[in-house]
Amino acid sequence: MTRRLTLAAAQLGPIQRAEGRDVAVGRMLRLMEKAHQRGAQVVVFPELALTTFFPRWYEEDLAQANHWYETALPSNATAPLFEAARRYGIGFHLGYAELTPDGHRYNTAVYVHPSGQVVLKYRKVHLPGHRDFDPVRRVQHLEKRYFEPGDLGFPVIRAPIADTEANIGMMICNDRRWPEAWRVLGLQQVELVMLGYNTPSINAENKGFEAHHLRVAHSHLSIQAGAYQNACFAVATAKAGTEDGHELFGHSIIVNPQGEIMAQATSWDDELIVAEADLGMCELGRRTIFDFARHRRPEHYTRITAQTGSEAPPRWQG
Ligand code: CDV
Repeated sequence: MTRRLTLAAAQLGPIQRAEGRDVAVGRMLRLMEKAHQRGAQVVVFPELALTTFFPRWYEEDLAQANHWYETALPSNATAPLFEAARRYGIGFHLGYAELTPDGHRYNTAVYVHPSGQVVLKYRKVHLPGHRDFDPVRRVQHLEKRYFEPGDLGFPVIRAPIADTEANIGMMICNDRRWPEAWRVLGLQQVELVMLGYNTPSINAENKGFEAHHLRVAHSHLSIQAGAYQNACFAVATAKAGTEDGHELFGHSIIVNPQGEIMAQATSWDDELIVAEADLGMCELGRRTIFDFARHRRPEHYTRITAQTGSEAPPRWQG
């Protein structure tokens, strides 16, 4: 039996600080309609898709930032997305800032079934940036101020999608650069990784030179390697363009289990890219070179969980 799905990445152009959720949701609805016209069954929106990438703005008092967060899903503002999913029979992935009833803040993503039920929730584990205002930086990146590290691990669930079922998992933006995150998903036989990102076109840390063209290359390298080494598809969706005066790169991609790019966005604006995925393709890697049960040697990987920072090696005494 072939297990085919039509996957879509719904890249968003910039959302300015002054723009409300209605603007973002209106644009997302148009992308969902396009996805329906192009036969997609799954649509992946970016990280923090409902607002500007607010961690670039410093707020001394966290409560003053509450308006960037969602306290319920669906809400009045996001309900139209859930209705569109039902109307079109499309499942969708949405990244948003979550404020829980007991006051915890997470950079979160959900996958929503066309029925409107949340199938899977993930909270970003690898939070880049810093907690306090950094005068050396060209642009602030205050994710460590606005979010706690996710507390849900990297869950995978087998869920109905269209006429088939798929093992789905998620990561958010910076997570894609960490092979550990991919492998934890791979160990749960993930077949489809959904991930959204907001990545500045320049390295704003001001700690050394990084050629601009490598920013996209590093993103693609990480996603293609992660998909290949864990024999899964990946839909990686950007928020792109000049947002609040600061540039985010686009280049959203859909990748197959061979690590090949099947579709790529070419604008830095709202853009839908679509690819046909035969989930059966995940089997080849899983049964051969990445047959984990036959080939992994976890007894030699203990440093990965026992240690966080790197340690200097012993010096050769010869
Ligand atoms: N939103 C992110 O996680 N962005 C990071 C940037 C700061 C490097 C990323 O890894 O793309």
